[in-house]
Amino acid sequence: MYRILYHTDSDGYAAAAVAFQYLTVERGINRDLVTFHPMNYGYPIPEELKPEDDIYMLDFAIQPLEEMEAFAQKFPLLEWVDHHQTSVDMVEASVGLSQIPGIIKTKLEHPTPNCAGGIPLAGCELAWLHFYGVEQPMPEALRLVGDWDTWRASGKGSNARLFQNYLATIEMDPRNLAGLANWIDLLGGGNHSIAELIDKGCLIADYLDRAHAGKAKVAAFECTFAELRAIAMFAGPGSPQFDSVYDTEKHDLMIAVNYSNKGYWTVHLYTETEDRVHAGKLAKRIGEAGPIPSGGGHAGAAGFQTTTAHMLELLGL
Ligand SMILES: [Mn+2]
Repeated sequence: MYRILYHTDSDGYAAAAVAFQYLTVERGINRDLVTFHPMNYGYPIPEELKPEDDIYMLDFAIQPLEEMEAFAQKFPLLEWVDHHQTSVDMVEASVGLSQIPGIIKTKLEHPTPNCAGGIPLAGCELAWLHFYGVEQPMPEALRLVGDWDTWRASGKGSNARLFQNYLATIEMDPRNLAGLANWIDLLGGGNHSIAELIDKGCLIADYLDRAHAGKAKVAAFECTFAELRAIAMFAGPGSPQFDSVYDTEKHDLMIAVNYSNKGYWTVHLYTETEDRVHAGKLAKRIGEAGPIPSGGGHAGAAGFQTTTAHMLELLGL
């Protein structure tokens, strides 16, 4: 069997679709022999995997290092493509992992005919390079997913964001037949031009802007959080919902707070002024000192978990 293990986000879905297209179209492998296994941190390793299987691990790694090494030993036909820094660090620390065929890089030092060098690349773009090589033109859909996934060009009004809006309206997981059909279309095998899909994303952006502004008008409030100026809202994750009220002159942080159905509060921190505040370090510092030690993330987006009392205290409520 050919087994595709992939991260459950648009980048991972795209990478999995590239692998499927390569195996079934270029190599002519019967599609019934190819299976999809969505993976995320905390998911168990699928029990169906056998040592003789061809396994493709895309935009994902098993953690920690020792578990990834054990996985690679158990499945010698593994190929691995990932762009996360944690994976690059694992490969640098392990001779065994460095010998797995694939591409583990955050960027290419030198450009190839179909891919720029020196800029961050997404898992789906590396998957294209791995399976299709450095000459075959990169499908536009992969570049747009890459712009989004690596934050190369993901800001408001960007084509990458508009394309994500469109993707959010369709089944994207290629393990489902509808998702697979969508990706065949997106990778160039269908009737839709990417420009047409970006146009659809524009309409969705207009709707989202108005819906977010409507909610922010009644729900957003200013507060002081860890001595920083914040605009906060009881809402699930996402910084675009603050677009109508966030002002980098007046606010250091955006804070979305939601009660998780797992029984704690999740506090999401965002900033566009990463020079003033590093959201990941802040989330780690505040979260680890709290009653549910947790927290971390990126400079611009991070989070931690806590109790009701601590959450209210942090927000000054
Ligand atoms: Mn990715």
